[in-house]
Amino acid sequence: MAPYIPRVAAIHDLSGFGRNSLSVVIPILSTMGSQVVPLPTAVLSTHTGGFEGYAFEDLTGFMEKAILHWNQLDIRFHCIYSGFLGSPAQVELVQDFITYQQKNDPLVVIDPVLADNGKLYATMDMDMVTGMRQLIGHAGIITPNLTEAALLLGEEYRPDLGEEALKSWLQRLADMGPETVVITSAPLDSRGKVTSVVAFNRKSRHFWRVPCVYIPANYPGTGDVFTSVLTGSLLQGDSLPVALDRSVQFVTQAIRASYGFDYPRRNGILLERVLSSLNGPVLLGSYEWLDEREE
Ligand code: PXL
Repeated sequence: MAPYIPRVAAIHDLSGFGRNSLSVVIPILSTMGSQVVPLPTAVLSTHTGGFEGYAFEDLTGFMEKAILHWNQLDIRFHCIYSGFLGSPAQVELVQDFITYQQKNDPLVVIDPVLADNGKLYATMDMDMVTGMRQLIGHAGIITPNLTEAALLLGEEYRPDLGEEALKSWLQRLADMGPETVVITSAPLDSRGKVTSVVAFNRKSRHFWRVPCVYIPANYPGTGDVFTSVLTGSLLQGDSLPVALDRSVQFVTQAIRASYGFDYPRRNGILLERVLSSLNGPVLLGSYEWLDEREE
């Protein structure tokens, strides 16, 4: 009998320099015991956060042929995990691929990579926002940051959003299709610069929150690291709050490992220094619940 190893179709770009997208998705999921089957959406010389003049090749035509080949081979995926897409045409391709794989009941994780800190990424526009709104309707779980959540909902980006408004945003995003919504970089009232990750599951109706330690540095690619650990953890059978806890702890640890070194932030976190900790014992203790529970 073949050993059970979850197989993940990882639909992201390959940005050569800068430690984001497939360059972090592959090592993280492999370390956590999943087989990664990459489907590059574009190849770049670097990511677009802080570099000028990068080379960019759109791979829509290649994606179409690769998906056709996988379908002919009848490859079964336990998880479909998409991130940065290069064009609205790719949204259609990913949607059709999810529909085709539906018979295998995959965990569909969509990270609607569009923007951060109130600003669209260089290659993104409102057509991509419209495409992502459509795509998340096919997801089991989505992981927008606060800026992406605002864009998906057509709301203004407000870094000081209160708890009740955040809960309403989570519910409204879940109404767009996904069973689970996770918002990263969410404000935590009354705790100064501390941010948090908040989550809602439409079936259980439970809300969760994991506070994040504030470190005064912004490294590109940390969203990709977060969602990759979350996906790996869920595929290992962890519950949602445990998977959230592990993801926040790993990103925090990676930033701490990097922050003391003096190098350009755009080079990304020092993933190589912390990757092996994904195989260490799981230490829980950060997650909180935001709803009233019965005893
Ligand atoms: O980490 C998100 C991301 C993915 N892919 C590319 C990016 C970014 C963020 O800047 O530029 C190409």
